[in-house]
Amino acid sequence: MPVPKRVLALSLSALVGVLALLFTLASVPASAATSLTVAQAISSQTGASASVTGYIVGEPTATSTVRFSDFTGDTALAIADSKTTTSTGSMLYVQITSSYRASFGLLSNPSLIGKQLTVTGTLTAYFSHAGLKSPTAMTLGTSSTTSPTATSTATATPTASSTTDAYYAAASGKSGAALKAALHTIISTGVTKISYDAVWDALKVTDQDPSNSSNVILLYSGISRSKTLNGGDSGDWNREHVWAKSHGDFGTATGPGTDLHHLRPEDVAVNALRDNKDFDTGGSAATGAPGNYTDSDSWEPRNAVKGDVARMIFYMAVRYEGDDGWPNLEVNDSVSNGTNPYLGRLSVLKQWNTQDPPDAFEKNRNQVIYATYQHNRNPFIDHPEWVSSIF
Ligand SMILES: [Ca+2]
Ligand SMILES: [Ca+2]
Repeated sequence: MPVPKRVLALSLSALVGVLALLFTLASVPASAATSLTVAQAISSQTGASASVTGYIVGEPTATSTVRFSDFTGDTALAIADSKTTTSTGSMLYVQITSSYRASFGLLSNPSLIGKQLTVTGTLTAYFSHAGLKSPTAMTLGTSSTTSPTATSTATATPTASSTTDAYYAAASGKSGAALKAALHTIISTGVTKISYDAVWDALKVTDQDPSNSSNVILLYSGISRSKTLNGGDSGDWNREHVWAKSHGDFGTATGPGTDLHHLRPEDVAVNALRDNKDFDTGGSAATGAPGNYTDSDSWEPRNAVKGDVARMIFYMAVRYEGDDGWPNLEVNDSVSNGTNPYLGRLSVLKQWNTQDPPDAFEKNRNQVIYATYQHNRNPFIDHPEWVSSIF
């Protein structure tokens, strides 16, 4: 029996459509210039590598939950074919691995909402939702476009938001001792001081693991450990004073000893091993803290937090100037400061500030301390270039 003409035409049309789709999918890995739409990416969760172009619409936090404002982290993006999409079913969830977080995370860069993004990575579920993981490239705009506005933000300098510009207005145009004096006034005004007991709960927020909200990240060891393991026993984490409290003997009374800007969670044994040593390079591998080194008079933190440590120390030196009943804390080039209100080694700390610039985790904790707890900021996280002007 002959096939009716109309049915044959429909079959051919369907076949052409399938072939076109297969061709599109098959050609993706070979041609970086070919980007899938978000809809295409959602329907081809094959584990293959592909480039996808869409608009950044929010921050996914669960399978069917996307935040459109008040972002909480830098680890995930939701993209869609339309800027105004609110249905999670029309979104692709994009994992942001650590090297892209400072430039593409929404907590650090909320103004990215509505921007066009092209991302290359593996088409596979993320948050149990259609997703793209392990990105190998992320750029704003389409990858093949020549539009001058479609440049990557990966090399853009971190934006000083209008909020922090206003915060530092009184320091504008200053350098050296005048800058230090202006910053001292700014970061010592309107400050809320918290008790040593309140530090426990604050650290559970400021140092929360971006990948596991039940844990905190320990400063030197880099370990992610349960928030509930705070205490003084072996295997617990406790409150590390990065500016060792014996250097100025300020203890744990409400003041420098409870200032969140230099307090970090750390394993009890590692904290004891660091003791009150000054910071410097060298020594032998520190037990329990891979990448850290120590000898009789100094501690060298792992590379990822060298700058964090330096900026905490510089903050303390500017925050505490001896005008509030506490010692005037200062940075010097010694590693044998004992109980003097000094901490070293200045030349090494300056180098660490340069080699390990502020990342999303460090910026986030600065913002949380400012917004939620103390209402002051660490100027050297917002402006690491001020270190060389003052010290
Ligand atoms: Ca760092
Ligand atoms: Ca000082």
